[in-house]
Amino acid sequence: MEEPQAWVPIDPRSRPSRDQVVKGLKGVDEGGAELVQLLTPEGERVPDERFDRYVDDVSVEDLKSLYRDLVLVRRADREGNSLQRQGELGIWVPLLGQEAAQVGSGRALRPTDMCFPSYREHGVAWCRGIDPTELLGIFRGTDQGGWDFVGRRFHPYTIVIGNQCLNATGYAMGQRFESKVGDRETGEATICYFGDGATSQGDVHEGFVWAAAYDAPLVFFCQNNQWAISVPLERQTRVPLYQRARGYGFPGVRVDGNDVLACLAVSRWALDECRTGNGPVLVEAFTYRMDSHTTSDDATRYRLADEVELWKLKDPVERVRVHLTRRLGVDQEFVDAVDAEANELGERLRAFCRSMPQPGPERIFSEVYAHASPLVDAQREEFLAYQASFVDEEG
Ligand SMILES: Cc1ncc(C[n+]2csc(CCOP(=O)(O)OP(=O)(O)O)c2C)c(N)n1
Ligand SMILES: [Mg+2]
Repeated sequence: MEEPQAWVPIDPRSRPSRDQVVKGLKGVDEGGAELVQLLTPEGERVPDERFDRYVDDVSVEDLKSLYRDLVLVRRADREGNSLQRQGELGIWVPLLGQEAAQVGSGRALRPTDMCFPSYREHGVAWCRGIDPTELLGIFRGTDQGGWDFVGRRFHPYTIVIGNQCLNATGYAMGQRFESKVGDRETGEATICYFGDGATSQGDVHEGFVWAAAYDAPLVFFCQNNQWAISVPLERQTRVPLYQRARGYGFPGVRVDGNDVLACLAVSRWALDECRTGNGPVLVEAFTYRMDSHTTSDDATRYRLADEVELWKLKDPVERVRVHLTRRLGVDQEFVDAVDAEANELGERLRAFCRSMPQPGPERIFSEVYAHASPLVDAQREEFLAYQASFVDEEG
């Protein structure tokens, strides 16, 4: 068998070979020099000269709290998946494997920061104080997002790939125009979540260009989970994604997306840069989508099980548990208590989902526009009259 070659950073002046490209894209161990990691998959804390200071203040209690977040977010996700399988939800978009990227970045945010998710960010929603029950309406088809978007500073989910990058760029430009940046303590920032596949969309490119040109306080947070439905990363790019930032004129960092501590550190740094006027920043969280794209997809049709098995060893929850129990002396009682809380959350979600009232047919006409519209009013009346015209056969 051929010896695996160490990954060498690609010289930007030359055209890389296909082999170099694929190695660079997939390289976690090989690309280690550029991957920010603070907790290894084995739960060992490794020093990082540049980013350690961003998590200096993280106590054992804080780490336990992050662990609790990871476990509860995973439990809510698995419950959502099961509820879909049992016909209670129309669809579910799993986040399995991406808990650390979402919790690490979500916990780096301040209440005043604004957040633009795509459709998989249930873990970020959790960090914004949105109860998982509030997410169910979209997936059960009873509402279009049940939370207060402005109050929680968490935008509605966006299904149109990459579109939220434009919304986020516009919002962050507004923060700059209104002089809400410049101060580390009081400055505001925006974070925008999107996937590896979204980087091939024009909207993301335009967002990068405008954010750069206006020094917008925007963290582009790309969760590179290696797949865009059935399309692998190497079909999207010829350079590692974080390196693209350089071409737009702002910094890009690749962080181990399965390491909650590293994600917290890098996100805090990135948000700080934005608050103080040095935005935008690109963060590529290098992670893996452990489940199918959605419950409508079957990932076993297009990817090999050995890849999934490899990523299981890098599990984001397990490494924190190991670190807590083996290195920091946290007892099993704590781990069991979190598991019990997770089960309660699962049961609460299930009970809530099954008791959700069925909205009436008039619901689809509400909130089409911010203000009343005579046209929509007329359409609603016509539709309701049409529905009423059906005679119940039994009656
Ligand atoms: C503009 C647009 N084109 C295509 C789709 C269909 N679509 C839904 S998800 C998806 C893949 C997105 O992959 P990625 O950006 O990597 O995000 P992930 O789902 O992996 O989190 C596509 C192509 C869409 N929703 N919007
Ligand atoms: Mg993806």
